[in-house]
Amino acid sequence: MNTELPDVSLPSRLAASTEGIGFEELALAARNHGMPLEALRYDRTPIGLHYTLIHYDIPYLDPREWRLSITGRVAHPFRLSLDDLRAYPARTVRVTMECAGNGRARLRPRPVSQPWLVEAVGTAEWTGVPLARVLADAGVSPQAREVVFTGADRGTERGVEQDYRRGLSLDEAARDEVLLAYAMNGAELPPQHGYPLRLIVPGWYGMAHVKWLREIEVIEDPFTGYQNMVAYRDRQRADETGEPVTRIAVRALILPPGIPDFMSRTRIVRPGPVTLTGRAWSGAAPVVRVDISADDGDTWAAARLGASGGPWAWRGWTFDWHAVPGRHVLAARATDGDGNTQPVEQRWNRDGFANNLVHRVPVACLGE
Ligand SMILES: Nc1nc2c(c(=O)[nH]1)N[C@H]1C(S)=C(S)[C@@H](COP(=O)(O)O)O[C@H]1N2
Ligand SMILES: [Mo]
Repeated sequence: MNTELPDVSLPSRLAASTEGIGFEELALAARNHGMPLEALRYDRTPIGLHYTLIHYDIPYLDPREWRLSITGRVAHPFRLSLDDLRAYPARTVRVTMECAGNGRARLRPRPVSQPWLVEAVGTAEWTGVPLARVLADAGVSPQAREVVFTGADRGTERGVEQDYRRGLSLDEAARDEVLLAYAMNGAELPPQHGYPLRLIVPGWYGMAHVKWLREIEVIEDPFTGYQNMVAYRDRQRADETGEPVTRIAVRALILPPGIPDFMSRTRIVRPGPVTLTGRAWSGAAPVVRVDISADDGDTWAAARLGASGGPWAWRGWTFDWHAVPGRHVLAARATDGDGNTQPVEQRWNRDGFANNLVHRVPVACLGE
């Protein structure tokens, strides 16, 4: 067995053109599950159906011993217990979260990492304390620019041993809806979603929502840690610095209609009216339009939008389709209030981040 740790100077790997998904990717996929697409039915994804992504191991934290430290460029550094946090006025925000690597497995060449197709998404109601409130109590120094969030999980990535740690600008961190969350859908956080406390940054891809929080440090200079400077960057070549991955790109998913074939998961429907439904979201601005195609993108027509789930949550849509015998490819494309829409061909980047390719669902319509 090769016990050498990979060298950070080596870039993450791209699969060879003929290389299928391997055991390393399978091991990640088996640990980090997606949301079954039939769970697009729920406004709020039930715990257990929400996707999970865990770089290292799920840490075991004893709530009696666990404390959150607020340190760095603050007038009053302090530590909070779970009861201290619960004593603050609570706020609940419904948030659609998506992994920045969603869609990676279909890129060519394929970046070798967690091989998501489209299912790395979920929507939950997170309850906790607005981070701004805790920072105000700490008294942030006027020179401060960023906030660094450290989780209790530790591992190595490309040779670098590290705690999972992400920096966020103070401007983003101070937004009203950024939470230190201790509850998910009204229940205490389950271990896989960050028990006892996690950060929630509505509108941002998953990597910003640091789980198992143990320390918040206020700093002056830009944070240069691994998860901001090496990982989560949109780059074409391994030797480029690239641009940081931030907010969730607009996307719609189709709730696969009919019934599935076990192996291919091709959808099987009967001829006649079929009501198509799904969800759409964007981290930049609310979704204002969803277009549906039943002929693989040749023609599009507008879907009806459902009620808004709030500024940070996905929105339902419905579309009446009349299925005729034959093979069809359904497609959905969302547009947000900033005019962002989804590509029909995905731009490639080296680590497979921020994909939002139009969702396509093959359907076989069988005679009665
Ligand atoms: N401490 C810590 N926080 C973390 C991670 C992690 O590995 N460790 N993974 C991040 C990533 S990449 C994603 S996509 C989200 C996933 O959150 P979920 O598992 O609750 O859906 O958590 C983020 N927060
Ligand atoms: Mo992620």
